[in-house]
Amino acid sequence: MNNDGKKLTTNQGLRVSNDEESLKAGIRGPTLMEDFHLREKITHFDHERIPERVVHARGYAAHGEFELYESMAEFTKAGFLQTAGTKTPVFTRFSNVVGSLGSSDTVRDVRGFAVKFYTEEGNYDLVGNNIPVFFIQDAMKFPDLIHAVKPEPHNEMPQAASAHDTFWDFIANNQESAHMIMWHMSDRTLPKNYRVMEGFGVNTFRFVNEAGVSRFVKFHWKPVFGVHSLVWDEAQKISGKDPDFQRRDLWESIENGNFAEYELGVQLIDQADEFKFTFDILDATKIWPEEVVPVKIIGKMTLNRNVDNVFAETEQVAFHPGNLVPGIDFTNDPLLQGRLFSYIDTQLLRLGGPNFTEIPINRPVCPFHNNQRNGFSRQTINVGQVSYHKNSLANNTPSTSSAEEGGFVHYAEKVEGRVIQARSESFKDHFSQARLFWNSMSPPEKQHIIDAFSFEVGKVNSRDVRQQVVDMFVQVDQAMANTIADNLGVNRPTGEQSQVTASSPALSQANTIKVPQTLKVAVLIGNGFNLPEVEMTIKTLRRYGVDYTIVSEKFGVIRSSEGQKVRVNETFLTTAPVLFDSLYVVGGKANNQAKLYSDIAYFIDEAYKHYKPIGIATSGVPFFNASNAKAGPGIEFASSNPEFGKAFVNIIAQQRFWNRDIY
Ligand code: HDE
Repeated sequence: MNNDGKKLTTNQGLRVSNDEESLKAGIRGPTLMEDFHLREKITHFDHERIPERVVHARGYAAHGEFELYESMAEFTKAGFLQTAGTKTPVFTRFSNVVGSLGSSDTVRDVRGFAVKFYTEEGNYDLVGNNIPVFFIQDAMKFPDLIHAVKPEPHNEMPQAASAHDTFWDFIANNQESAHMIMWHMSDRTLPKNYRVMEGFGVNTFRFVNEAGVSRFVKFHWKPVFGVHSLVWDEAQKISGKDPDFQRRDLWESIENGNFAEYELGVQLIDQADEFKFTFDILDATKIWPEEVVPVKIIGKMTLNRNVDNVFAETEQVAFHPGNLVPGIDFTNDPLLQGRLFSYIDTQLLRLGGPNFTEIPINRPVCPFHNNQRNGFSRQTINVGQVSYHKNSLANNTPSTSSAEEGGFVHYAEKVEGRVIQARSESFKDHFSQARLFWNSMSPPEKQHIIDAFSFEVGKVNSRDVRQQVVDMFVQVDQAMANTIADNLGVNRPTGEQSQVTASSPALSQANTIKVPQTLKVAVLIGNGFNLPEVEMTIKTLRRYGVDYTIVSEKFGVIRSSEGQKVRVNETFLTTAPVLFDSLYVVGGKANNQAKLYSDIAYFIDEAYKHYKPIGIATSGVPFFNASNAKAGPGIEFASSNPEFGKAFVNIIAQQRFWNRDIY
């Protein structure tokens, strides 16, 4: 619907003559009931809200396409995975789990990564997270987990944070969460933006090929630009400076043609190998280490179109892990089994009844026909007399399809056992992979985990819960737990750490892809700069796809020493160092020179503290000297380097210099 150039009408199509004053008895008199335009306008407004998602309320989405690299026919008969080069339209929604719709993007939280594939065989949803494991093993515990992590019920605090008593009380008393908590305390819960985080299907699914042969499958999304995170102090400050930081990044990147790209990978395990591993492959608190079960890359998703309307698309989209196509099926993963009930159930409430599949964003692109009828807000006008199966009046249509005709046939898994409420013994090792994760971290990543525990559990008021947490995590690593205990002022734990010595290099962000493209540099600049030097640097940044923003004292233009003008994009007041990946310090002259020095020094101090690369123009040296930063890793000076532009781009691509000596 596009209103441009149209006449304003009521919802009944009546042209409106006055949209500013209500109908009154006398110019200063009471408003009349018969003002149907006023009533319609306000009534609609009063009903504009729908319940937010009970989890994953805050999210942002984009359209795109998935292109298959090679045929997967050997493993699955899914139509969109048969022919290399096949393109399938997708809609992908990223989200935070805990916070409300209006909370901040950059809080410490797991991110949702939900993809709807509009295939020719119906909609297929891959509803994942940016972390490959989960807090719990059985869906029965999901309401408890979420009640514990949401703001506490007596005072509705804290918003969008796990750093509080009830969450950590839940963790210490539900130790199956140990592995997930290691991820939760790591840099993975502080993704820099959606374009640089991985996605995982988490649950174990099944691929079934044409011959009916089944294999277990786990799904991975690997971002083409690598996996990168914020540092905690930066994340907290961004929450204030720009609570929309991550959605803004996605929106602007797509508007600028810098599309978000992720390769899809699958891990496959033959049916016969189900019990070959030290962990249960149906346990959602376990990964299948990539070094043990390799990830096969099968295609690429490109997000290349922003939504037209966030409510109509992002808010009303309804994902469901039960939306399958022939060739993909479920396993007995008990977490997945519960999810299969939950999503439609919550959508019935959130979207007001059973017709939410008719909302444009949820509609399949292939034909769909059945005998479902009526319900709130039914859009489709089904013609004809017949709405039942089987029938003779409509020649027994719509008719069912055989497997050969594309009908979905559930995988005929053999099931036996007694009805029982219990946990399989094979699900009971909670610490081996938690330690595997710890072993796989680089030293700075380990330090961040310790800092995160110390912050999070430091916000817990109950000394008893603090003690329980360190007593739990000694089973991951003794030295780690001792340091945390010291930071928290509780007793060092007495338990034993897991004996696992293996590590999985694929888990560390230290080994990720590092490229300069789309990284953001603030050019800190005043009047009287050296044009040839600055121009050459900016040309090099552009050549490597680095974004830059001219930041100065005031909006308008600044002038070089020879008088050439450059337009200012932001001022020291309207932007902040935490919103950039790097700084280019040029300096210059301003109306208030002392303030220019202190503004630039502040930017440098913050970027330096956050381990970011900084390039210093010849004229920038006195400004650098006015800051607390020291020359060293990730600080590049133009004055001593004829190849400055390239060297600067190199350090920008590195993104963080953990070996920096921070004061
Ligand atoms: Fe969800 N989850 N979940 N979840 N989940 C929802 O469905 C649920 C789980 C995930 O952008 C809800 O429509 C249960 C794992 C994403 O719209 C709800 C359990 C994973 C999204 C629900 C889980 C996820 C949701 C809330 C434990 C990673 C947002 C609104 C058994 C694989 C999708 C909605 C979007 C949303 C239930 C566990 C991912 C309540 C019961 C594990 C990305 O139905």
